Amino acid sequence: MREPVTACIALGANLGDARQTVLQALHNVGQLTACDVTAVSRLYRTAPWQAQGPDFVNAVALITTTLTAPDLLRALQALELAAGRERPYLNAPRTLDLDILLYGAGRIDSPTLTVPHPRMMQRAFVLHPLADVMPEAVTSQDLQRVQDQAIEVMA
Ligand code: PH2
Ligand code: MG
Ligand code: MG
Repeated sequence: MREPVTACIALGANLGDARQTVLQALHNVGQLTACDVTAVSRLYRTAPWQAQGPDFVNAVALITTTLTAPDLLRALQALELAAGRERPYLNAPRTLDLDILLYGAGRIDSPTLTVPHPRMMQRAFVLHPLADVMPEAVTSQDLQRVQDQAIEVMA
C-alpha cells in the first residue's frame, strides 16, 4: 500500500453552466478510486488570463490520494472528457479544466506533467482559492503580484 499524498487540484470552466460543472467535478473527484476531497475553496469568478471567451469559474481542492501522479492525471483527464472537454487550440474556452498544482512535496518534470504547476504563482485564479485551502502556500506578496487580474468571490 502506497502512503497517501496530499495533492492540490485547480478547477476551471468557462463554457456552458460553468458553476454547475465545477460543483459536479468536485463531487466526481471525491468519487474517484483512492481520492478523498479534504478541503474545497470558495468559488471565484475570474477574467480570462491569457485566454479568450467568457469569465471563468475557478476553485481549488485538496485531496488525499494513493494514486500516483500519472494515474491521478489520467483520472482527471477522464473527468474532463466526460464533461465534454475539447482542445481546439491552446487555452481555448473549456467546459472543464482539472490541473494538478501540487502532489505532496513532489517535483515532476515529464512530457505530460509538470508539478508544481509551472504557472500557478502568476495566476490570481489559482492563488486566491489556494489561499483558502492552504494559506501557508500563499503570501501577501504573491497576491500583490497578481492584483491587476480581475477576480471576485461568487455568491
Ligand atoms: N486557465 C487557463 C488560461 N487562463 N484564466 C482564468 N481566469 N481561469 C482559468 O482557469 C484559466 C485562465 C489555462 O488552463
Ligand atoms: Mg489549466
Ligand atoms: Mg489543464
